[in-house]
Amino acid sequence: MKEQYGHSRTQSGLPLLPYADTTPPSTPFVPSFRTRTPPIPHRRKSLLVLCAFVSVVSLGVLASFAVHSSRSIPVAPVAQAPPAQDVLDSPVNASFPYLHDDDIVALPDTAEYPPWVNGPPTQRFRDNLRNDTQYITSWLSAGWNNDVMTYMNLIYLGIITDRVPVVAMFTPSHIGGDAGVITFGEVFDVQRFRDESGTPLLEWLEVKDPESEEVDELGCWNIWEAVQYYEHFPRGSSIPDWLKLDISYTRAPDWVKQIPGYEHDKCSTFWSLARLAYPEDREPNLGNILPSPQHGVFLDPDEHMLCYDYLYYACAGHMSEYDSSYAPEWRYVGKYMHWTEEIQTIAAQYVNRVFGLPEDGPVPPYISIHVRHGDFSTWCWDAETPEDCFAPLPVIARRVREVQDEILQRKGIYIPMSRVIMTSDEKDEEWWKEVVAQGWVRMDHDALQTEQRYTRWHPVILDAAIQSAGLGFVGTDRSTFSVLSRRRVLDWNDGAVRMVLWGRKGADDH
Ligand SMILES: Nc1nc2c(ncn2[C@@H]2O[C@H](COP(=O)(O)OP(=O)(O)O)[C@@H](O)[C@H]2O)c(=O)[nH]1
Ligand SMILES: [Mg+2]
Repeated sequence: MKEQYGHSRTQSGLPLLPYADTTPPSTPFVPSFRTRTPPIPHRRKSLLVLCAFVSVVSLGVLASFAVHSSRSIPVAPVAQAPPAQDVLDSPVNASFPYLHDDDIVALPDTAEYPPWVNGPPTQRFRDNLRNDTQYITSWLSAGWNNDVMTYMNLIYLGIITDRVPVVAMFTPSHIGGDAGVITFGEVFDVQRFRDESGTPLLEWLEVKDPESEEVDELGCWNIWEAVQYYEHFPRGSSIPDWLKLDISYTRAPDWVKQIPGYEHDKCSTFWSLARLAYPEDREPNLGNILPSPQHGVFLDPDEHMLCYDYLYYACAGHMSEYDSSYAPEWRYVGKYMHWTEEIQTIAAQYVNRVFGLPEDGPVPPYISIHVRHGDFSTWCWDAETPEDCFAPLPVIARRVREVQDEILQRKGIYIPMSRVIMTSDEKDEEWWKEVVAQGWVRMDHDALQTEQRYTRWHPVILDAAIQSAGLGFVGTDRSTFSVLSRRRVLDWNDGAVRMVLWGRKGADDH
């Protein structure tokens, strides 16, 4: 945690508590050579094959439908043409004899790759970039929800610079390095995002083949050294290693920092970052370059694949603005980042299971709580005793009752205490017994064997999905985990939300 020594202030002087950046100390930027090959997301490939198969089958069904309903619907010429014998004999067309092989081959080709790349992922990423398109990318370096916000910030910066954002995978900084990575598209529904937001979005695995052994050189901006004063190197991240990128960083000018000289706020505004994407402000700031760790090359920041080391601290108005309804990175991006259908299905099954209901039946309205403890204990400098720091369960119960009342008033739905789910990083079994004594149910991933059934990533992702699908939510102030769930429940479910204040005795008194 970097910001425990004081509270931030906005430029107007208003005190502002930052979100917890519970990042493990950022590792110095030193040459790093791959010692092992990252796992390859085979699922993506299978998905493409599956999509192609589904496209073929759907086309067949459509054609068949057109033939059978030819009295009312005009039939396309291809469906009317008498099929040649060799087409009829083709195994692919056995069930759909009016299709020609060429049609079947042609369709998946156009549907399989997003329009912002030349084709399938290539060994070197530049071979897949279109000459008429500009791109933007950045890396991750914190807890998972901080990282989700970082990608939201990246995508928003893409919107305002007319560039296609390219997101990489999620890295397991808080759940153990041996958990491996999970792709963005295994968590968030990329196609739904594109369709509903109207914003282009690419995953790195759609650009560069994850199995490639080619190391690509890339010039990027080093924002980190311009916004904080303790680490004299770009923000460390394992993502360039996973992508086999050899980065040469150019130090960004001091004016990217929103409040110059102020150590407790690392924000740089989206528009100050955007200035570096255009020639007038880019060119005068070139030259302060670090050699790339592997090939030792000195590169200016790339203009085709614009790149910044770390965008968690990007903001429009002030840090912690995800709490504010104006936050553009939520309104234009985060709001459209829905869970994949698979995650949603498993989350719904989990909710029903802990309520003792049939797994695949309808999910009843419920309230979820997120209590964040763990490393937040290092933010307790205002608490006289350790017990005074975190909100006690009766204080949380008061917030739950507020949410119950609001849902009853606004929607006429009464949610009993037995339909309240607790999610938390707390390990203390005594505390959990008290949770159950409130009448609430525990989301217990050990008992549910979530890691064994799915992956190490699933407890945290499922808890976030479960929080987001409730009609009410009670979260922990300053936890990015809670902050995102609060916004999802507000915008997706028109739900009732409260955040519990903490850090000293009576912090949530109201
Ligand atoms: N499964 C699970 N993990 C949690 C929960 N709360 C915190 N964690 C873990 O702690 C990390 C906290 O980091 P982050 O996601 O950045 O949220 P923040 O630190 O609360 O702002 C998460 O990524 C999880 O690994 C919880 O309710 N459920
Ligand atoms: Mg965090």
